[in-house]
Amino acid sequence: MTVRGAQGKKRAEELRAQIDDANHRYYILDDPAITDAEFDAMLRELIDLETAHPELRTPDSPTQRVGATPSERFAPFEHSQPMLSLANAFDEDELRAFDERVRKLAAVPVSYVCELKIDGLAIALDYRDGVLVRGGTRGDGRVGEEITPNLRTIPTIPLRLPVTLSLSKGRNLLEVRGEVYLRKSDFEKLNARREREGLPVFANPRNAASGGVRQLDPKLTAQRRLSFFAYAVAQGPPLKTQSEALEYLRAAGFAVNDHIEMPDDIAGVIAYCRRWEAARDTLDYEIDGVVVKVDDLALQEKLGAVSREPRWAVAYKFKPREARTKLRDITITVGRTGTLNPNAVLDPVQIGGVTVKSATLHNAEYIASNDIRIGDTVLVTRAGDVIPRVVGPVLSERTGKERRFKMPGACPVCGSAVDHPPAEAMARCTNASCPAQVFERVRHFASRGAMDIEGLGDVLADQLTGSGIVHDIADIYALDAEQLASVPRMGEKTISKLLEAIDGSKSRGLARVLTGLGIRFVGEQTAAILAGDFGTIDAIAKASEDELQRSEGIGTEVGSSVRLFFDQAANRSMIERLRRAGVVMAGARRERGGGPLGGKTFVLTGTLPTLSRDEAGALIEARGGKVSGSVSRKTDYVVAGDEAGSKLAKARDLGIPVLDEEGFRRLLEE
Ligand code: 0OX
Repeated sequence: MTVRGAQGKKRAEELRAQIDDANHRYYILDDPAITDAEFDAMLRELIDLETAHPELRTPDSPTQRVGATPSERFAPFEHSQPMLSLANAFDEDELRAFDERVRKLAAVPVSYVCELKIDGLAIALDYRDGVLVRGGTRGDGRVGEEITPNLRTIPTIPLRLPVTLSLSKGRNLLEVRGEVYLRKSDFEKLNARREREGLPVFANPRNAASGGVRQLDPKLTAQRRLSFFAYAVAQGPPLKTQSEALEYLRAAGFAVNDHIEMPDDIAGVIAYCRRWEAARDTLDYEIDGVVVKVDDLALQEKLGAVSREPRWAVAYKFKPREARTKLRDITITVGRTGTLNPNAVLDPVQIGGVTVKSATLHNAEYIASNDIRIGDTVLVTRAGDVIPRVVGPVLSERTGKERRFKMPGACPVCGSAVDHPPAEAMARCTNASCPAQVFERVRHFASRGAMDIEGLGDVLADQLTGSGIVHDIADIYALDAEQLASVPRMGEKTISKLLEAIDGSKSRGLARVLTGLGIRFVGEQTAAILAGDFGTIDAIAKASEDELQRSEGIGTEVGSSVRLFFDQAANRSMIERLRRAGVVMAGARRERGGGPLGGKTFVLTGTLPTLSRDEAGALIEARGGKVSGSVSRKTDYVVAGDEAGSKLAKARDLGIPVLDEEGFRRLLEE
């Protein structure tokens, strides 16, 4: 063999090994490490090499089968007619070329249907006499995997069709094709859960969906919360057009995507593609392009297919949101809850119009199981509003100089011991007063969605926690002008504005306080639900897990997290300090109330004989009034108890009515 021949043989072997590995990761592990484009490039190179040198072709070469063997876990699912793949158009010129080809072959006016290209996995469903009898994956287009019990768990797949629906005469068979996918919100929840359970996280919703339908236990499929969009009738009643088929599917009870349109011409098709490429992040599911289909089914038939790609359809592919770059380093940040979060420091790279310099690596297990090493060329994705993530190393680029990563044994911020229970994905700093946590907690507490303290942003939170003036969130309410004067760049005016903002934040209401506490799994929405259902922080603090779980959307995770938070003596005493500072921890503040106290503003001060401040606040808010932290001319009533201080004096100065508890109760009864 010549030197060139020997090189060719070596390259073919290399490509075969890489393609086999990529197929295995894609089809079996549901954990691809390269993009589809990279896969296609390798396969193309191998095909070209084997075409030029047929002696290099081996019977087991991946070029000898297009698509990988279905896994042996499921029975084969033979498709009645091949599940076609789609030719791609990567730019507008290619779309115009598609249109020209179609119009030339059609020789009649052509209408197109534009559908969003859902980034999920294609499946086929057979209904006999209106009942779902069989469902399977696309596989290689001819034979897929039979996964009927798994598909039955997907709520948007009807198990039975309406009796009134017309089916094909005689055989009463309907075959529907469509895409199983995972909503982005469900994907985030799934990964968060897996992270907590110490399981590997998924790189993207498609992999999670693909793994989900191919579970051996349908219960596990059900847990993934998969969804389905139907987009084709492969066998069934006589239909004339694709748009009619979509209408039929909708009438049959299938979820059909809402954003399907029929533009007038190719210019309209291009406008649709542009619009959705820009708007893809507004959707709660991933789309990777637009599918353009000839509407007329007879014309589709006439146009036919070449090499398993229909000539009547094309996929306009959005610009990839995956790119390769070098992983320079892995740094650790300590999160609000003490987790040690590994972050990738990357050579800057453009992904979908954004320069990406850093990406998440989730946790130590993710780095190890994906064999990601410092110095690797890595594949990075940026999906929608989700932060960029490192998918995995590009093994073919390894030089041997890469370094494995090791989680530090001490917190990089405070030096305290790091705890990493085997069942948990995340390592955590054991020091509850770790400055990293205090900063994050203070920053979060003061942020817009929580207590919204104007002037207390990242910089000041850093200064206050870094200098030791603020050790926890309750310390915010103990700040005085003298302390603040010691902070660089804090002038008199800034200080008084800040103190006013801090005072004003006391009356944001229970939901905001709950959000601000940064209890794991309690975001704004959950906080609002808990606040609405329980009314006071004491009621929440006293509630058992069972009682908490009676609230809508509160499951075991949230329930136990809330319980755990209030079980900590340190947290309870911090809440006491918030209460003593006058922070209202009763029902969510109403902006403009109806009710007998609608539009009235109250200030509570001192200790009332029988009512706690939260209870009094809840009584006011339940009647449409609002509670404020400071007395001004806008205050309608001051409710004063024992040891009322400056607020009472100010109320008297301004001539605002002052009520004791008895007077307050009378007012409530009026
Ligand atoms: C999708 C999608 C995929 C019909 C013939 C070839 C492709 N991912 O959303 N495929 C098709 O159509 C088939 N339509 C879609 N909307």
